[in-house]
Amino acid sequence: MAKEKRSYEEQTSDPAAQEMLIRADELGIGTAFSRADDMVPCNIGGAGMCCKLCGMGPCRLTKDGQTGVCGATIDTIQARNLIRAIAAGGAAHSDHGRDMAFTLKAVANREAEGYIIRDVAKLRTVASKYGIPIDKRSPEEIANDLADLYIAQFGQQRGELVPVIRAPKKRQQIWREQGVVPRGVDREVVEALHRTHIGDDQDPEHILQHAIRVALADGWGGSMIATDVADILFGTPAPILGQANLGVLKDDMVNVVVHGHEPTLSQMIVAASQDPEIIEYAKAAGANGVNLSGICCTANEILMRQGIPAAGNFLHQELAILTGSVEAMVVDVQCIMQALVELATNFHTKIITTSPKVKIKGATHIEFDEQHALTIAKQILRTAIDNYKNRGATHIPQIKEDLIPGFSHEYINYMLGGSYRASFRPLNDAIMSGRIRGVAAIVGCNNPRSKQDYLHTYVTQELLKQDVLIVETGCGAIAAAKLGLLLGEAGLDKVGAGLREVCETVGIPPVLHMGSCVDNTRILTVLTQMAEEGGLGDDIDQIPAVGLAPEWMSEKALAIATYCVASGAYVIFGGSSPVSGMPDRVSDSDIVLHYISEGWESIYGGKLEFIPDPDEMIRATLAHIDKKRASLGLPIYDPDRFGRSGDARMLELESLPFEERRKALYGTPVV
Ligand code: XCC
Ligand code: SF4
Repeated sequence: MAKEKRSYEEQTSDPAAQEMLIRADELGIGTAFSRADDMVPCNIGGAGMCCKLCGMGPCRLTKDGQTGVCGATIDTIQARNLIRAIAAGGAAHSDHGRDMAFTLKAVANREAEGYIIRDVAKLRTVASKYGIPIDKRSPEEIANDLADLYIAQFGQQRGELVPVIRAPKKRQQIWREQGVVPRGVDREVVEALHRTHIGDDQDPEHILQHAIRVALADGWGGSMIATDVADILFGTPAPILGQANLGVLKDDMVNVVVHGHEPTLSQMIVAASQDPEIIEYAKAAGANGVNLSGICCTANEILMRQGIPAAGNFLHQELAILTGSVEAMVVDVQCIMQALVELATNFHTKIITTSPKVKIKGATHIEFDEQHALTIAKQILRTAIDNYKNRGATHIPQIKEDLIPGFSHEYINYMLGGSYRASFRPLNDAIMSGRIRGVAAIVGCNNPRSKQDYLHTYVTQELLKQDVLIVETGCGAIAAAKLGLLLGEAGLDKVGAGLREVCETVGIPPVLHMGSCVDNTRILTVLTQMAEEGGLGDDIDQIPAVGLAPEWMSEKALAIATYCVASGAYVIFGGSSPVSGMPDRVSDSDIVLHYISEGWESIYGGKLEFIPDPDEMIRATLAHIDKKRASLGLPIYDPDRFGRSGDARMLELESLPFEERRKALYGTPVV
């Protein structure tokens, strides 16, 4: 039975998306929004109660005390399903990291066309963390060693994943005591698959302990490597002006949308699009040049570094094509809907797959290879330009917002103290005094099961009012960008007074865009540096901070959640829980649900909870922040204490009678 169709306003809070959904209906074309309305999610699989790990099943456990044919209990089945999802998510991030490491190796050996080592300073900093000699060595020599070290992390069989040494000392100790320091990225993923084969690990807590190890191999391994190498090759992000939403598409230019996750090809497409030869070619085709924009995390990668506009987040991929203005959508890996190809047949749009790992029936495949990167990028652009003449009627919503992305942890460090005094001291001080109540990381996907962008932006705005500094990545960051929340001055009037004071003093927006999904590792680094700076305890779990993914949908999000929990963070997911069990049967004996929350908290200080209601999410976030403040002995957060400095306050004081002014300034004297 199909669900009722939601109104456009119920499907998305983004006016540009609403406009395109109306357009889709006029054209009689379905999207993920309408398919979500038609497809009732399976409540047995959704709650983690279906096992299809062997041919005796699938076994669906819907009754109390029921087991699978092999005798597997509901808890074992939920734990196995969860770890498999985490392993898949971690594999996706990490395989991206592996490819980045191989690219670094190729660049170091001058085998990669068009690439250079753009951030030598970061290369030297990262290499010296691992004891790679840097004195009197060329960037290429250092990069070659770093690439070898990074490549080795994937296939390492024994010992410890090297980047783990970048976590706080105390944290490393906990991991060692628990035996969850990853040995090698691939090994942990393989072991997760092995353990969940029929007849293997059937103790849910034991399975979930390995889930921590797999997730750590992602967060402090594959993803961290991906971020490091992207910065070294393409530059560490710093604030830059960008734009977001479908209005960035242009009627008079060849629109090329890059979508997916890896920056290797998209960076080369950016370079190629500015090549005079390509601009000439576009002009000869009657266009004013090539207009590049991005979707999902490929968008974030080039937005953060070059200011290339983002056409939108996950649920915008189909909407961009519906504008009729996209000559080519160039995709690499992850979060690419198969529906794009069928949708594109209604228009002239070419879907171009580029990864050797990703093909979609009906798409054009132009395989990317870093040795001929620039040549291939130009070939892709020429294909798009040749397609310009086939463009029919267009409908581009005239909606876009400015934003300032580019807050790498290096930049945050720098902005807080300048070149000579770069440090996290001012941030820690602001939290300690209570000007900033705490920090929330709002990350993750869009999910057509909930109103697009609504949970992201509602939670963001409400927490800002409570003086919570927000950092964002992934599709959540693009959601905030589309609403104009990633701009400095704009919107500061809707921000708590203390936080506003800090933002105005430092000159930053109250929501910091820190990059793509793999860049959640930047947040780990920020938290580590905050812990090391002092005043907020000596480990991540003591910092008044919370991670949220209000509209999650991908397995990668579950991997991120788990490595953040293992690193000490309280993580709140919106939407539905993959381990909920039947809602009417949730009880104290629900092992998995309790283990990933209180169980993990007792070991790692972090916990994972699924809270669908946004107000409850906000309440839980603030309660956690206040709890952490209290255990650090920090003053109780007081919304009226700060933000009344500056000229306005001086005028106000001057208007007071002398006695009252004295009292306001110095308090009541103790006699
Ligand atoms: Fe967006 Fe990274 Fe989610 Fe995909 S997974 S929908 S955040 S693009 Ni990261
Ligand atoms: Fe059923 Fe057990 Fe096979 Fe899973 S592993 S499908 S529970 S018999």
